[in-house]
Amino acid sequence: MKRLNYFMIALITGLFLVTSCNQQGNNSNGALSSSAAEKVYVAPGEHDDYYAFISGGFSGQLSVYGLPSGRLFKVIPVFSQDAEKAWGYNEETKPMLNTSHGFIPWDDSHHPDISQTNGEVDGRYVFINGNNTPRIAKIDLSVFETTEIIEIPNSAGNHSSAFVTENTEYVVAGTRFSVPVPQRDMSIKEYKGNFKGALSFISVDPEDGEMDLSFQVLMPGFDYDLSHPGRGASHGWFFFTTYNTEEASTLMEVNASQNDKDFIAAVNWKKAEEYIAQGKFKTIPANYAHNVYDEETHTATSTMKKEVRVLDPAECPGLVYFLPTPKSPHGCDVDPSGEYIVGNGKLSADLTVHSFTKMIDAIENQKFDGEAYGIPILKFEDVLAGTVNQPGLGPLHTEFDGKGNAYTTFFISSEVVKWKLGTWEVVDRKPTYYSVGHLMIPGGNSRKPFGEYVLAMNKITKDRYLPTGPEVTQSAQLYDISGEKMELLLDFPTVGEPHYAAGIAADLVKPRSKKIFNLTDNKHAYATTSDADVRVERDGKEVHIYMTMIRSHFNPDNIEGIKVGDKVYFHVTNLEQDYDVPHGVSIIGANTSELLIMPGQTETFVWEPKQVGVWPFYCTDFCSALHQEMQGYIRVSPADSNLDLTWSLGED
Ligand code: RUQ
Ligand code: CUA
Repeated sequence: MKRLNYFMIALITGLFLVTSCNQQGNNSNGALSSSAAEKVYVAPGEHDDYYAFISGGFSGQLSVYGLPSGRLFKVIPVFSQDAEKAWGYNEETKPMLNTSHGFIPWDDSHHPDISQTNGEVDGRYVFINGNNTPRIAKIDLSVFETTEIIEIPNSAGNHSSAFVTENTEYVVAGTRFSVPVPQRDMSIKEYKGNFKGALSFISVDPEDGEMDLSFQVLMPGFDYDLSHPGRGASHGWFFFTTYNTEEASTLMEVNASQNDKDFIAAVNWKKAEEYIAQGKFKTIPANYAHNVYDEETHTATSTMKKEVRVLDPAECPGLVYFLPTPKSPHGCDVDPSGEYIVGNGKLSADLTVHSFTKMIDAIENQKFDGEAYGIPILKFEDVLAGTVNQPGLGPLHTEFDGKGNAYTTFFISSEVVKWKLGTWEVVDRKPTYYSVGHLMIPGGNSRKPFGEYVLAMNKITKDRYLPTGPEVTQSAQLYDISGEKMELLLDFPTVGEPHYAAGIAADLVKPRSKKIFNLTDNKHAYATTSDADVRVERDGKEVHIYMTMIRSHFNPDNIEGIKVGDKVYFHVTNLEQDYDVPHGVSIIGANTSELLIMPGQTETFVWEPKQVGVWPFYCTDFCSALHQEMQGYIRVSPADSNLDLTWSLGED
């Protein structure tokens, strides 16, 4: 019988979960004090202090909330098709979801992270990972839209991602599952020693933000769970938690929990840059998509890339070290000073905190305790800064308030625990409802957190809301952390399953937010920027409609000469140049979504009429008092009709 410890059994049976939910459900006499409502109240017309970008997990998207109110502002489509915004439905954005596996209209998005300058969040971009078909997306916060997606080759379950370095030199993506590299047909039984785990460093252009897969470090075949960059003194390093150092490939819940300690892998990416500069890399064939949405053409292009540079740590001394860390650590969190690296051992009773200074010291004095696949292992005692003793059960993630405190979530005991860096004493704990995963302090993943609130993201809500059938919402809970003790302020439902979130002071984003697209800058290949250019053209069975929209009509609004069997492209330009005046358009029988077109923007959908008749189209966004009049007709004649194309507006 293999070794199964107490915590594991509890994890597997959900023992703690059930008890803790019941207890807390009964004891919770409305955790809110009377002042809590005031603290989250943002009066009508007032703005929130913070933006929170909350991942949607299996929704594949990223939602934008205000804090402290918990109001939902927008769901930004990232990896999943979204009919509301035509994302992945219109011709312009379809290429964004292209991958080496073809058009993939869904992913599992986990960890957003905001771009940084000098270790502080700067409000330019949010990066987020797609887990399932490994990708990293970039959201441009001037438009709150996904403008770039890069696929990650040699990766599978892109989970220890997407985290940025202090000056957004890199957004880093680590594989969760190890796989054959390059992929090939081989026996699963030969996993051990043969599978590899790729850690990818994607450079971000300091000027235009363009991403490029700079290099990968090909690690042993462990699972790489989470990661965080060093900062301050440890800037230049990146830390990854590992589990399954057993290199098992079956019955992982038992077989990947055998080792008393797994590792935190410390990767020296500055050293990696030196090795790259010295040409110590191998270029290997790969196949991955790089998709870019162009602001001027309002159109995305997808390019397939064919190779990637890889570094083998066994051949690059000083590149990677292993820090032994108890029991399948999940979260890997670095404090604002960059000195402490917290490993959240899911199955461990204690929290392990490593010291960066001690790590460097041990490396300089070559105090190694063996090696794994050529990577030196440091001695646990030599790198240990301290231990938080028995703070709770099932630690997952830690964030920091910038005032010397850390906050860790405990999934099994359903709580957030506050403890002190340096003395490792627990100073406060508050229940969560229930089974908390990640937590987020705005700026908590930077040198300068805004230590006012912590947001806990819960997996289970059971009795917390009105029931909605078997599927109930996940939730977020907001705590005031400005005082000694945490105070629960607010409980609000989320879109999808929130994993991580990223938060930032609203003032750093607000002034950058675009209001319209300038019509004069519109370089879309099918833009119609004035009514004089309105037309309908036939090219064989393809028909292109160059259409405009303005309050409250389409131009043209009557079209004849379309035939069954045609492929009709609606290229529609919104001529408005006012803030918050989008128009929508769709036509009966179109098997795509509506288009929702922003002022100055052009979008395209395809309609393949199957039935003879006169078919209406209309605006889908209530844009003016005469919105209901914003409509038109298309006459569809039989396939063999000789009717010429005609179009008009305002002719009887
Ligand atoms: S996970 S709940 Cu970040 Cu995907 Cu820890
Ligand atoms: Cu345009 Cu409604």
